Amino acid sequence: RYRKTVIAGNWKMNMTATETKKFAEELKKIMPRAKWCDTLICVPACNIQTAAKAFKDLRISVGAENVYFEEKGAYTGEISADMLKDLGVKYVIVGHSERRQYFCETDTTVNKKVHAVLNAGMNPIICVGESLEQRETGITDEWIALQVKSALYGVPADKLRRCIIAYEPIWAIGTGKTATAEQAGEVCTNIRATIRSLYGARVARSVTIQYGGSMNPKNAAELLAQPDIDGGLIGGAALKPDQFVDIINAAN
Ligand code: 3PY
Repeated sequence: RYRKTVIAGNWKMNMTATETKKFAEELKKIMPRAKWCDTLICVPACNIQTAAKAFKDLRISVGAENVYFEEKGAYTGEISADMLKDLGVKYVIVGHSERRQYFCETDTTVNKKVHAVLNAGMNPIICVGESLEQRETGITDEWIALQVKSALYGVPADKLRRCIIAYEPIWAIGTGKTATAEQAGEVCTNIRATIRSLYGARVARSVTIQYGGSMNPKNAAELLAQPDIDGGLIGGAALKPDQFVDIINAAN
């Protein structure tokens, strides 16, 4: 394989620090020594330190769910890439559809955040995805290509290896609906083709592309068997230790 399989949890606005410790204790009992994939969980910013400590001997990296793109200054309430990096964060989700929908995230701010994360030496997990309306109108491929190109604008090839693209069809997020493995695989193949057109075949082969959107223990194996799906960004199922482990095992 040319690229890493990456299984990532996205806790969204769930779990207190106390619950984070409890989750880690339960996970410790069942976590496999997963050599076949990198595993991480993106947690609310206020729980990063707790999670970093609790996940340490589980070999789970800690990720953040968002970042602000400015380096420092008068931006009350925001958190910089350096602040995350200093806490041991390795991955940062950028442009999740919930942030685009509820917090005015645009392709422009997503691109600025991608640069901020890369410049701080971390790995962005860049989320793209179409709405149900866009899918039904038949513009999914153009839309996703536009999102990928915008997000990666100005990113040099040597930094692209550190980027993960997560394909999350908006209509499959938190709805219990999943794209079929073929539907998801097809979009991920097109994402790789877009990267190839920008950076060439060698770089495109090395980029990890995840599927996200109601991935669960039942559908994970089939989704992960698609040639261009190299992992998952997992919502609800990442809040339950047994389900998260089932998905890690499905990646083997
Ligand atoms: C989901 O699985 O619902 C997600 O949005 C993961 O990011």
